[in-house]
Amino acid sequence: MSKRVLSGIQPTSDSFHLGNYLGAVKQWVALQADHDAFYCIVDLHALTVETDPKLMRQRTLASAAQLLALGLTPDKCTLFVQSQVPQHNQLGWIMECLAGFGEASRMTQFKDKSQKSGADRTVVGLFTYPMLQAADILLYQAHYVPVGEDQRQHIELTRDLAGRFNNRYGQTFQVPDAYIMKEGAKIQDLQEPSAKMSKSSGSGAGVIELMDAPEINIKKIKSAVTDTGREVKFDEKEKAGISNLLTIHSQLSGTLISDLEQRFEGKGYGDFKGEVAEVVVDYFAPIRKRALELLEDESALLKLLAEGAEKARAVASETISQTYKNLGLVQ
Ligand code: AQP
Repeated sequence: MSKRVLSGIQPTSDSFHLGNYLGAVKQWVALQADHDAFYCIVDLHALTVETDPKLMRQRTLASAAQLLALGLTPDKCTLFVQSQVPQHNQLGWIMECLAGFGEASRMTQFKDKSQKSGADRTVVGLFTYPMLQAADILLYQAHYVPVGEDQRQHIELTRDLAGRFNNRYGQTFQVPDAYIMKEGAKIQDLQEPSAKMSKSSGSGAGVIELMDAPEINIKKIKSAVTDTGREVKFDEKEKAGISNLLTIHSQLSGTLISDLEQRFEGKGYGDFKGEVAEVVVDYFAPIRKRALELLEDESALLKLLAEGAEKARAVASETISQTYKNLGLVQ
């Protein structure tokens, strides 16, 4: 029996960014080949920021179209929308009752995001989101969770909660492992190379959106912040911007970073940035085209997601029954 994989992505933007792809979705595509893979568009998590219902629907469908265009195939994986599987909320509550207030308060994503928007604009759901995420994973008895480095702490929490439940109430959940690549797991903002590339980052000038027109992304890459030197060399401390661009080039072109360093020796940053822009644009042009085509047939997308949700509910309802039984809830 092949090992099970589960991961999710939020429909919080019209387009995924390069960090989402290199940190997570690229691995999703690779893992579906020889794993029992479940991938979900986590729309309930997206409610932790204020949402416009029209946009929510549009972005959920756009997320599905992008995931398919990036290489997920329904005959190899189960692709579904989280809110179509109510067991996520059911197990989410149980995880909230298992997690300590102190341990939840230590989640750095919550601390960062709530600090940015202030207590009055931070919703309780943002605080409890890691417990719902734990439920997302444990419902499917996943062995691996392919995510970017920024999610490591949440997967640790999930492991702790699974272990705690199993100890108290009997073996119920598979304790999952984070599946984080060494390279590409942390793509930085092009304008602020000390911060991760993120949908919620300031101006967006440092974020490469996969669905943006090529001219926009070429401009963003050519204006990426670098250092005052001239040497194209991987050095995350002294040359964070150049190192980030080297990672991006290498991950998309399949060229070793050391080969790129050699090839650009004595050439300066202009030439290098030009080539990175070319690599990015060439890589994503057919994907963008395919995603736009898929979006034209909304009913086909909805059908595919409904089929995915049905398969997901079959697994999730088994886990919920077992969990309720072990908790002594009368069924
Ligand atoms: N910069 C990144 N580098 C590598 N991986 C990343 N991921 C996100 N940013 C980077 C990974 O993408 C997957 C989907 O995560 P998500 O839907 O939760 O997206 P996110 O983390 O909300 O993305 P953002 O852009 O960072 O959004 P905000 O600004 O709202 O926090 C995850 O596996 C994540 O690790």
